Amino acid sequence: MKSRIVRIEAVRLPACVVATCLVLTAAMLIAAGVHADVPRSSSITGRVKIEGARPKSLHISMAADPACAKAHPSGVNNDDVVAGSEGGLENVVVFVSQGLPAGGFNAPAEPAHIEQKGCMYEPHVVAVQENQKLRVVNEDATLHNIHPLPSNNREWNKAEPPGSTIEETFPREEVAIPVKCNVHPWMRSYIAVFRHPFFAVSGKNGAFELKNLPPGNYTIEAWHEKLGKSQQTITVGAGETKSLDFVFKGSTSN
Ligand SMILES: [Cu+2]
Repeated sequence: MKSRIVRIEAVRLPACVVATCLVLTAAMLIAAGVHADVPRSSSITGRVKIEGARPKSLHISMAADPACAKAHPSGVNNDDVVAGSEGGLENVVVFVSQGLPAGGFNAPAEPAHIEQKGCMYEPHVVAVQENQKLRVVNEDATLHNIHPLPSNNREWNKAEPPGSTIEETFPREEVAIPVKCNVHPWMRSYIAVFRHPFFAVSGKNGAFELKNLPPGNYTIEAWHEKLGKSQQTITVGAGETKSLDFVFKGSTSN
């Protein structure tokens, strides 16, 4: 009886190993971002606008730090809401929030960049993929630090002497992580982290483009640090470019 049990286990073990191997191989392919059979030739382009009264910009004095004051002798207006004369809204993160196939996407080898320049973060909003390097460069002749305040990633806080560079990554999706500088309380930026590469930050005139999408039915979301979120659904066919605009309402009282 004893030897029979042993024999049964000996037969079952290879079957389990094969099944486990198959599952693991499939998981590894997905984790490696293998969606080779899906064409990525679709695009979504558009503009983000603000309508109605724009929130007032606060004036920032940099007198507390002579190196910052030298860069901005009369201070600057904060960059929470940056819009052109026709209402094109900058610094809006536009991204696919639903509709992508399951699985992972490889992080690009090229790092994303953010600088401390004139005692402001530039760009004000940056978007990266999970585990993509974010290179942070201090272009100023004064000490900064960079201190992200995430809710879904590990918090860290690094000093940056003049001219220094650091690199960091964020392993989990999060829209968006507020970033401060403990030395200069007016310095603020946001880092958006995605599991996929289908995101953009609106630039001049509020323009954005989501490129190299597989065809599909998507929910596209737009996020602004002060004006909130907005989402729309859209269908794009293979090789198709569709346009999509977002409109945020400004404050009704100033
Ligand atoms: Cu600083």
